Amino acid sequence: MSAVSVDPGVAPAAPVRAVVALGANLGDRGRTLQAAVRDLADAERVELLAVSAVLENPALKPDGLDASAPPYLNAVVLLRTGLAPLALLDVLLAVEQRHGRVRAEHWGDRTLDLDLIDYDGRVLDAPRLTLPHPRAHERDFVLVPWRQVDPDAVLPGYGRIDELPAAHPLGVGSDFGGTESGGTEFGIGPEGAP
Ligand code: A4P
Ligand code: MG
Repeated sequence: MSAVSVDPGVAPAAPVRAVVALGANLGDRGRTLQAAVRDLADAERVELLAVSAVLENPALKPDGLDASAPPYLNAVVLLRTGLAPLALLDVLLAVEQRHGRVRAEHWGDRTLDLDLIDYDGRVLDAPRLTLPHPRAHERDFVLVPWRQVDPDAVLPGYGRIDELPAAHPLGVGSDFGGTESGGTEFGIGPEGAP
């Protein structure tokens, strides 16, 4: 079945599911991710359905994995929202701002990055928003935590996420060993989150 597009400015008739990926490689990364999850849960017309574990992995830069950059903590949350896609993106950008995000360099180090990975299984190519997120399909730091919270998920245009080959695996080697995926897991769920 081919994916259905969405009007970025129009709220859904009934709340829909969305997938958001969180990343941080500067500051107190764990605390920032936890606070960001709480901010999302508190946002109007946004309900938190699930929070993945947090995985630590090396920074991916335009030239590949960069072991000299501070490593990232990454996680994924599932939401239900009555917001239009662009309104949800604005919530994500506001939460990033609240946590000191500075935009200086492409794929530069950051206190917090929130990416809208999927919105109701829809596709979109608008100036401010591309759905699904154009690089999600090749990033284990998105797919591994997403699989944890929704093993049957489908990435529009790419298929089931548990069948996607990963181009950018989570960190391997002595610094990042430990779990099935090669990342290090931390808990993140804020108190009261399901
Ligand atoms: N935008 C368009 N589509 C979307 C979407 N689906 N979700 C626009 C979020 N934003 C979307 O993003 C630039 C603009 O993209 C936004 O203003 C929005 O209108 P940005 O956050 O300012 O810039 P960025 O994040 O530096 O660029 P980009 O290309 O979005 O980078 P990515 O893909 O987010 O990658 N390595 C590890 N290990 N873990 C990470 O999480 N993240 C990145 C950033 C690089 N390396 C990483 C990680
Ligand atoms: Mg981003």
